Amino acid sequence: MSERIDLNGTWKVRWYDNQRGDRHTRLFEPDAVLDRAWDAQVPGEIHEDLIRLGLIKEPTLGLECLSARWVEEMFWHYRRSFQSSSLLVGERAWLVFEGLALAAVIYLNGKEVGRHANYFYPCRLDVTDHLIDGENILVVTVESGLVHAADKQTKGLEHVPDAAPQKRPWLRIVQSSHGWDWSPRLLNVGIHGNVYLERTSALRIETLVVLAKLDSQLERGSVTARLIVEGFIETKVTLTVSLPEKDLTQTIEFVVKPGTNRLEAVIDVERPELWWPIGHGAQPLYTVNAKLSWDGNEWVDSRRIGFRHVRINQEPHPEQGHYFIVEINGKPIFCKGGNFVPADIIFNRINRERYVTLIDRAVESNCNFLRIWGGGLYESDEFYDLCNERGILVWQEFIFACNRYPGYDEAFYNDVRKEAIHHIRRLAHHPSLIIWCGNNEMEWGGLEWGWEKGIVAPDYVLFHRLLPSLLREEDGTRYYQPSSPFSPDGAPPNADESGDQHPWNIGFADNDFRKYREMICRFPNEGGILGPNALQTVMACLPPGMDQPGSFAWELHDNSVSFWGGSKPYPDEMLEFWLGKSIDTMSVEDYVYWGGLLQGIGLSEYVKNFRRRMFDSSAAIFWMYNDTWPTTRSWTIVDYYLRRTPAFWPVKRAYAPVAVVVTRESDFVRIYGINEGPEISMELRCGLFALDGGYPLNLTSVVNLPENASTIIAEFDAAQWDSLGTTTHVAYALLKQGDIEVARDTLFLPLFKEMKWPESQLRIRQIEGKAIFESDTFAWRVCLDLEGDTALPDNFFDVYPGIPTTLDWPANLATPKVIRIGNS
Ligand code: BMA
Repeated sequence: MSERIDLNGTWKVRWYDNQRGDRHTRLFEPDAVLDRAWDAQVPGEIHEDLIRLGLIKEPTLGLECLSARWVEEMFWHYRRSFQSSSLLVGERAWLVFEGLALAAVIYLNGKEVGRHANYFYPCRLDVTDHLIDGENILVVTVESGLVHAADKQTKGLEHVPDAAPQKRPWLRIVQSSHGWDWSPRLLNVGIHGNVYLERTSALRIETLVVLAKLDSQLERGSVTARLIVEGFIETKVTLTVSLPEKDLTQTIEFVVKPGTNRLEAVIDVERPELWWPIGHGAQPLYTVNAKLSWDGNEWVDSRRIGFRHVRINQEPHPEQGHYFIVEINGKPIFCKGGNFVPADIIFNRINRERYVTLIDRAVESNCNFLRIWGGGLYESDEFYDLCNERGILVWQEFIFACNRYPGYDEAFYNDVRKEAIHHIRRLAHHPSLIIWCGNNEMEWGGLEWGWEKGIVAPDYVLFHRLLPSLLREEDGTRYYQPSSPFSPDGAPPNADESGDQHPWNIGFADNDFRKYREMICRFPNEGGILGPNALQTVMACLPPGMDQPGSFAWELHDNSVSFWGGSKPYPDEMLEFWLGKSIDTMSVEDYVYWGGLLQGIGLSEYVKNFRRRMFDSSAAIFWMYNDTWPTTRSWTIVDYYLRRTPAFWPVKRAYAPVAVVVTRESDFVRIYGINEGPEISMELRCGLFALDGGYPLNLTSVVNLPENASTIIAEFDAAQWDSLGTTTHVAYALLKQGDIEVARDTLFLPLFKEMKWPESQLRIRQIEGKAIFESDTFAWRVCLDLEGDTALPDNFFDVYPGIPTTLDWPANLATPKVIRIGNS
């Protein structure tokens, strides 16, 4: 018999600061007086309980995260009781905690039964000898890890000034919760996962791991279903694995031996339907059912899989270095998307609904790829399930970032080993997951950020030995690289011409994003520009009296890169550099418009540059997609409240399946046509226009856009532009199919503050499901909305002189209202 007793629900909790208050041992007593204990939800998180109790306020608002800081310094004693009957002869029992944040000591009936200090894998404790017949008292003391790691050395590992008290490298929890440039410090505390008592006799099933393979001819697939079983006595079992959609079943008998057993069934699948990333094909998924029977017991589980062949093509590039191309089913895929960080600073609040909206927004903005950054989370299965269903490719990092870690410490090493095995097995079946990567920026830091001072490469063994060997044993189907960025053959980790890159020479001190136009990165994996969240979100950060840029609340919710600058925060300098405007004279709304305008243009420069170079460059992945709390300024296109930030729309346009990019390459203006779909022919109109009206150069042609390629579709001598003047004239390109505009691009050479802007003369008409915007002069960055709640057809767009911009305008949308224009 195998049985699970659910121990979730309302527990009692006591706080304790080690100086005053009740000693937790009193909670061991069956008749403990619990009058002063509070209710706590399990699974749950202490900040959440305290908010419910009115003891702290929602920490994402205003200055409240500072008032909640005490929570991470306390001990939290949880207690509940449960009924159990005594164990039968040969029966065993375990207490299982699927998630503990972070350092926990577990007591059953007054005796310590175990300790655990890793948020990333479950705690399983053998309580066979501690369970009693009748009422059992379970007490769990939890703290954020600060006490647990207090004696650990950080000297030589960390370089931040507060390294010694914070102990980040020793604490296996989301690394950004110790504070990051886009996140405040807030350590989660509590019993985060399900709790249950498991009882069984002959054997225990640890987990089902399912791996789908497909040969490079795309004809022969196979499914490996591997059951990890802990045996206690020799037991005959029958494993049945089936793929109902293909009507395939396999039944195998095994004898489970004492110890760990791997029971494996492999099913061949001829000509499975292929799984594709979005924009390149469908996402067919197959069910794999597994059943284990023994001695009249039956256990079942299932997974959803997809068949795709993945190759990371790193063949030599004819000019320099190596390619880095993701090939799915033999087809090169240009990867478009952002970096994904924990979707809430309190991880327990990240639910399926939140993931659904985040992934919907990724699809809406034409992304096909998300990189799960190494300072965040191994996301829950729901996230990867949604990526499987929608066709989003996932690059997953192990959770290590921007630091050195104590890989030389035996306990730490073994803990990481268990954590890695847990997630490699858990995520094995997801077709969306195509790459495992060791960490964020540690190879780069280790070689180029002065990390040779202190302990040299203390974690080499983790990323170059342990993790790749575990992946080989437990998976064997996925590409792994030790770090991001990383270059093969000992080249500098962030070298442009091989591996993946983090092109951060733009985005901090230097925000002249025109320099993106020259970058040749093979696989840019993070790079970005700071800008505002949606207007309402920015306002949520600012309590009354602090609703101005630069207030204390503004700074608390600002990106800490803003503190790195000289006299002014870098993003404030960006406003002056590009626009000649000072944030000192701006309202919040002014900043959301102007800061958003620059961020949107900057990010689209990043995307357009790399897309036009496809497949010399084969990605344009920006930093970062989403936020962990509401900010005044961040890197994102979707904010904490899941609103589209002003940069969302320009990024969406730059990622469109068909796009056009105007470039100036010395004496020529060249127009690139990008097409991810099948070959298509379109009408191109391109040339030069005067901002105040008129088209001195107006070229039209019918162009052919080959499949999945970027092609030069027109070029003209730039001399005419130079003589007309680049502050009054811009180069442009429009792609049309019949009456429908498919793509456009405009190239500005000077800084925006140097342009001779005319007054825009915008008029709007609405006819039969369309909104038509017209102006005799150029209208720059027409803004219809700063709130980001509505899926508008477009926003922050330009209107060319005399050429109407027509948007589909469904009846359910309110009448379009222009809030701002850059030149009005
Ligand atoms: C890179 C990232 C993050 C960071 C970002 C912006 O280093 O990997 O660590 O948030 O830069 O500062």
